[in-house]
Amino acid sequence: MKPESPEDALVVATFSRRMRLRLDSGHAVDARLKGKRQRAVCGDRVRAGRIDGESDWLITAVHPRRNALTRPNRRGEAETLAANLDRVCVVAALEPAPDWYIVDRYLAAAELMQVDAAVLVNKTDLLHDKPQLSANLDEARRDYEHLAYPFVALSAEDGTGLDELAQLLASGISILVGQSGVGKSSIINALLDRDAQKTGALSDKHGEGRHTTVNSVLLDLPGGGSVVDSPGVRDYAPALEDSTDAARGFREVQTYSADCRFANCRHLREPQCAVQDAVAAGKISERRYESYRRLVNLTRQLAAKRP
Ligand SMILES: Nc1nc2c(ncn2[C@@H]2O[C@H](COP(=O)(O)OP(=O)(O)OP(=O)(O)O)[C@@H](O)[C@H]2O)c(=O)[nH]1
Ligand SMILES: [Mg+2]
Ligand SMILES: [Zn+2]
Repeated sequence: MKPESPEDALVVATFSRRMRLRLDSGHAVDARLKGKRQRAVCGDRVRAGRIDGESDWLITAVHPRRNALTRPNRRGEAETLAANLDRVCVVAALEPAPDWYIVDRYLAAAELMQVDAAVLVNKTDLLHDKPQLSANLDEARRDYEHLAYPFVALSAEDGTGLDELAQLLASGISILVGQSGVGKSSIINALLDRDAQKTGALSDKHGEGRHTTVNSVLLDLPGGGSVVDSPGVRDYAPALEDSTDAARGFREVQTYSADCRFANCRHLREPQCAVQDAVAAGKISERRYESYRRLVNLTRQLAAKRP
């Protein structure tokens, strides 16, 4: 089975081993992967060709990736969400309540991938008369902007912040990640001004999302750039080798660690640690430092479980 005159293409949607491609020549086609060993995700560049008598094109090669965002699946194996990304946008919302530790773990994944990252907080229309949430949001904004992460407060519902977000996403490929129900698909629909992606109500019992989006999809935005909508998660942890990786995931830990007394300092209880000093001096946010410590512990626990 040899495809005719193969062409290069971009993967724009995946449904297990079948996918939608956008050929560099412009057309969109359905395709499937040749062989069991190959894998492709949104953002992958592939080579594919038409097969005589079949409607699906055949993908014969997946070109090398610049980067890939992965997450552990239920069996603890790394599952790739998307490839060749320029920006990871971590989405939190006022409902379900923001979990900044999850946000930090996604940001750590972006640091390790060496791509730009941003924090988006959706559903600001729910802020009315909630002074505590407002204060929580202001504090998070200070933390993230201090680290030079763009921070966009927005509402897919009433349109607040959408122009600012469109500008942020105007070049390259971005991915929206975050807990189920924070409104990733709703934000994309609002940017596109049409219901391209299905959205789903939160469950009454727990106020959690219902995992409405099941496949990753890449969409072009009217203001430039493209965005990947990804299935939401309940929790997220980057796949890390050891605690040194955790330190690389936090910009401020990385910055101060150069001045620690010991080269292998883990910035936990070691003496003459520049990171702990920076926390004590208020130069590193206590919440972010706690987030770092939690990721170190998590990484240890996961490492202990590995065969
Ligand atoms: N009040 C309010 N509700 C919103 C807003 N954006 C989204 N929602 C609601 O939040 C719920 C979840 O939205 P989705 O867009 O499906 O969330 P998601 O992040 O794509 O969820 P998954 O696909 O499960 O990961 C829906 O009921 C939306 O109508 C907003 O700005 N304000
Ligand atoms: Mg969705
Ligand atoms: Zn240290």
